[in-house]
Amino acid sequence: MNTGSFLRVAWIALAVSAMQICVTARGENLNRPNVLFIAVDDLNHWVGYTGRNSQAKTPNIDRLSKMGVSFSNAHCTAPACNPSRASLMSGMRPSSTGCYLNGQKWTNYVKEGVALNHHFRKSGYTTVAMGKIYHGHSNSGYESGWDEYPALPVSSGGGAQKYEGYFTPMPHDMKDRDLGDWHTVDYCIKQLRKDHDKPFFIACGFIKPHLPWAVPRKYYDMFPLEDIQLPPHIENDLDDVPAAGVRMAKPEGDNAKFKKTGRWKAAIQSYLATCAYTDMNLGRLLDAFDDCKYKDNTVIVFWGDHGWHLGEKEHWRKFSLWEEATRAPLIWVAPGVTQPGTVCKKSVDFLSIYPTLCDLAGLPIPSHVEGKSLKPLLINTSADWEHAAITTHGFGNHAVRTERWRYIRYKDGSEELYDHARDEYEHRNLATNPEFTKIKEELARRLPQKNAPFKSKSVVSKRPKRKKK
Ligand SMILES: [Ca+2]
Ligand SMILES: [Ca+2]
Repeated sequence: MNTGSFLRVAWIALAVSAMQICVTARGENLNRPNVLFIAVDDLNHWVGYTGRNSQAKTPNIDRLSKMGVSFSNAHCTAPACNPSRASLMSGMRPSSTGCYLNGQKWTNYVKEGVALNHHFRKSGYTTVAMGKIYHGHSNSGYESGWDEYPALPVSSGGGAQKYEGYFTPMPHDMKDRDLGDWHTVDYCIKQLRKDHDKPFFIACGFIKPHLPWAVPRKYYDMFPLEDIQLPPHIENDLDDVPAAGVRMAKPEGDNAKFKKTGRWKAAIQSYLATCAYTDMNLGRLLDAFDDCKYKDNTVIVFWGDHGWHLGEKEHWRKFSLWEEATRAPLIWVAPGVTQPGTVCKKSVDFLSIYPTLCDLAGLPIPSHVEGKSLKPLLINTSADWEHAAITTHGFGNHAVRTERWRYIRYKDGSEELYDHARDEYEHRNLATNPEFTKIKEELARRLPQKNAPFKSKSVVSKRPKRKKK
């Protein structure tokens, strides 16, 4: 063989093997499952499968729950939108990145390219989203993480005044499509009906049931005010809570207002109604999913970014380290992995979502990711699971939740301990009882070792003021 023919043969061999690599890469990609990633803003554990509040009407969340594994002891890593989402999407704890509160711009703490959607995009997925995935002025975060992220055609509040349905009654002249989530679902349905030449990662970011609790009249009518029950609560519940916890509860704030106005039940009606609106939208998405050709090769993960207090422990909203603020729904549907209609009671937090999705998709788990894959629990809900759920609120304040206990330690060293076997509403703080010293020590060993400093300079000022017309 002369040099010319040798080079020609060598070139052909190289070209053939390159083609094989392409085919293999493409073939592998085609086998990877798609992901339908459903984020819900401010949805607490008042959903069917947890049984926390029998007044809740969530038939579509219940339907999704029956399709896979639902976690009844799942917790956010931070009880506020921004740090919870930054942590979930980056795979790192607030105490590792230093992104603790809503006022911090999360992109100052998580560098470009490491987040979940980036990882999937770099691994050959088409990543699209609409609605709220991250928190802040741009819900999409870094633009380079998405193939497409259209803006909402209407505001999430539908033009309603901010607190209608919460502190004051609302007028109910709204229609389903007046709210952003309706359009987010329309977009995701279109994506499910498309022909995709690559596996997809569709992120559906529901903005309800976040305030304002303003939804059409028909959702309010599902929960007549005269039938509304208050959540279990006791007088002076904060008497055994250390000062650091009372400061988080701010009982002189919303709680005092509701006591004064007598609108506690009305607020509960408003929240249930807004959750029912979200549930309706989820139903539209699930109808389209059931009809789509990707059904048997798509992983669904559904999560709420944190819980919500509605007067329990004299507290309203999120922003605390108690059960009502940290527990949120988490549902997984993974064809060939999850058993339909199973519930897992192990304590998990949302740091697990990133590595679990990698595990299910057969992608490597990046080294910066701190959580553990839930795949063993998706296969067998009673598999051994030694990890606790950890929630952090501000610098140095953490809660550790195991199957039985909640242990809270504030940065000043003060503590709370609750026994969920006997006290699921956390009324009796056992932390000062010497009988539980050993248990507290065991739980304290699970606290994060690192507490990244809170840099107040990095806090962005409030939203830019709108120019007056
Ligand atoms: Ca939120
Ligand atoms: Ca108490």
